[in-house]
Amino acid sequence: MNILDICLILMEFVAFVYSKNGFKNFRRYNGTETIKGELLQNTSTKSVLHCTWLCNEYKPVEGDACNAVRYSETTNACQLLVPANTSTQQWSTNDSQWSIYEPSCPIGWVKNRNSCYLEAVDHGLPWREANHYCETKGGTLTAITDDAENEFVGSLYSGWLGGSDLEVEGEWKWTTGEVWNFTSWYPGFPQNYTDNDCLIMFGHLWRDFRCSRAYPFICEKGV
Ligand SMILES: [Ca+2]
Ligand SMILES: [Ca+2]
Repeated sequence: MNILDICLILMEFVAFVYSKNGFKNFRRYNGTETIKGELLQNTSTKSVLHCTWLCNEYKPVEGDACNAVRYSETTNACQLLVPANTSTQQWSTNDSQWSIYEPSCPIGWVKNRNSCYLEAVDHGLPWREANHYCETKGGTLTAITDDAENEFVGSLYSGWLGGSDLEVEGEWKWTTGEVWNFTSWYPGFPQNYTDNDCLIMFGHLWRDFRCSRAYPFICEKGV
């Protein structure tokens, strides 16, 4: 056995371990719903790793990024998918010829623990519109439920969070429905003025503010 053979065996082993555990930034899709979209590329790659790499490299300035790949171990076929209004492709895990992988966070989102975060900095929006914008991206405004999350989000971003006391003055809630038991208010806040009903964060600290004001905001969705 020469050195090349040993290298090939090693590479095969690494590929095997990766295929069991998922790739950096990608995970094996095991969901029951079909993944729909339009075929971005239909090619052949040496490995599924290379196939996910192609997906990762596709980052258009406008339009949607590659959101899934599927790979055939028997034919080495690699297909990349983008979201589309008129879906030409419907991928399902029942199709045993293919293994489907998807990015663990969409391109542009930052992963921390089990969440992906996106800061909308290029345009500020009023709180309700900001939450709606996050919903169109499959998430909500960020709900911060413990100190570790507050540290992470606060060290990267500023803007609207998904908390409000819009329903009952002084009774704060997350739009996600998660329990409101962690807070990081500025001293003296919330002021609980009746028109200060929405939660905004600046550098780890929170305050209540007028929902109608346009500010940057932070979206969150599960990995
Ligand atoms: Ca959260
Ligand atoms: Ca209030």
